[in-house]
Amino acid sequence: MKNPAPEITEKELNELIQSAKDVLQANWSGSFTRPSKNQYPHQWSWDSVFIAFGYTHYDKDRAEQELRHLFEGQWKNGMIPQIIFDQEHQSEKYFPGPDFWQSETSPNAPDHIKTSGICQPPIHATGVRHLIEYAPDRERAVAFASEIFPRLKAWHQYLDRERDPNNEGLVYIRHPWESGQDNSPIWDGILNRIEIEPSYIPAYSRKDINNVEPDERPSKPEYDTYVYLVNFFRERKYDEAKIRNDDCPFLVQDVLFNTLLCKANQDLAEIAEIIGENPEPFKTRADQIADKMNDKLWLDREQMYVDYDLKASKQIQARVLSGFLPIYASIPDQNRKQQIFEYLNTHCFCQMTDSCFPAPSYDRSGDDYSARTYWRGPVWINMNWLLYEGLKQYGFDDYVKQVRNSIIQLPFLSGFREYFDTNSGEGYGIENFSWTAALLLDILYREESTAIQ
Ligand code: 9WN
Repeated sequence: MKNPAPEITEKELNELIQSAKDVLQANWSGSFTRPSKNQYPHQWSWDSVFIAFGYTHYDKDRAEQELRHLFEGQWKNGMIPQIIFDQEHQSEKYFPGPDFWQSETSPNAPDHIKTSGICQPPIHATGVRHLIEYAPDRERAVAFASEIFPRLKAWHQYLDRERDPNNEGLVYIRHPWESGQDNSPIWDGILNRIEIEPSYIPAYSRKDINNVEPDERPSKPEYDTYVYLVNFFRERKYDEAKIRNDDCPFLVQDVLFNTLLCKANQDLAEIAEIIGENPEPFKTRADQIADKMNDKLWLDREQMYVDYDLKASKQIQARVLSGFLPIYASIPDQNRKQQIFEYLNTHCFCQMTDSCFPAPSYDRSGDDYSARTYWRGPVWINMNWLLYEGLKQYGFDDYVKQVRNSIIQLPFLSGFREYFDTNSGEGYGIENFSWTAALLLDILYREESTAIQ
């Protein structure tokens, strides 16, 4: 097995751990952790859970505060929004900010805090389950889980009710940002199909390209569509039925979102059992999602799961890493697991015998693969973490070790960057990115010894 990274000594590893903690401390706002100070100055939903995974091991107060603050932004209909704005301090640094979203036009928005009007992948119950499993004081973690349980339940009920109105077993997302993988090639076909009259795109000015090279970020046409969709929701006052029935041009049953909901239901069932609530509805829902994913989202020819475009009534054939991630929630059977691994372990996604860092977010053999453009090729540490957890369950040990090493060696070589080049290990996007630091801490704390295997 070739490994492109140098050995890391124990001393260096301890320094790396300290630097990871320093990143989280520097991004701490006083009540939550920003993904990064300049580019993402507010609280993001799935980022905060990844961040809490790290805090769990060495600062459980912070882990709880992080999640509590996130739940303060929960909507009255149960939705946990993608962004909770830190309006007082930073509103000028990020677009679209609270003035653009105008979420207060919805009767469901919270009264005391500004948020965006969409959501992100539902890994929250998994974050609370993780706290019970790994926090040093289990009794306290269980008390926290009891406190937060009604909110988790309301969140899952929102997704089941509003995003799966026909009780099919799969929830939909209505904006690329809801997937967490903003400009993934998954959305290309849909974005190209959406024809927008220029007068329908509200005037806006991007802030993201002030901090990061524009060619690493989504393109102008992509941003126009993101903004157009926000405006579409805003005009309908974030009324879900209206959005759906008024021909929302983007409605997708996404693999990663549904995988994480399946896992979160498995975890919520466990939490329910621990705190003396009824686990059955969550178990049933997890099984229903898994069955439907196997039925509707598996694409045999590509040996992976793919998204489903509800507007065009067809699968979306994009060869992205998230198509393998249902292994994280034990969704594929033995045969499919093997097929997934055989495709993953090829040159396309970084073969074990190649000199590269697994795992690129997009098939490297594709013409439009890009080593440094956001969700169109680079390695992301959160995706590696999910892959690591998934592969570990099935004993693909050598590859697991490679993925684990990427999570540690990429920040060691290039700093706590947002994403990395699979070939060179060079870091891109913003610096001092919180989940890169937090997930490295989670992996290291969970291992008995911190020495590199
Ligand atoms: C839009 C904060 C977020 C992550 C997403 C990532 C990026 C936002 C943006 O940053 O998206 O939500 O403005 O680019 O794609 O996964 O949660 O880190």
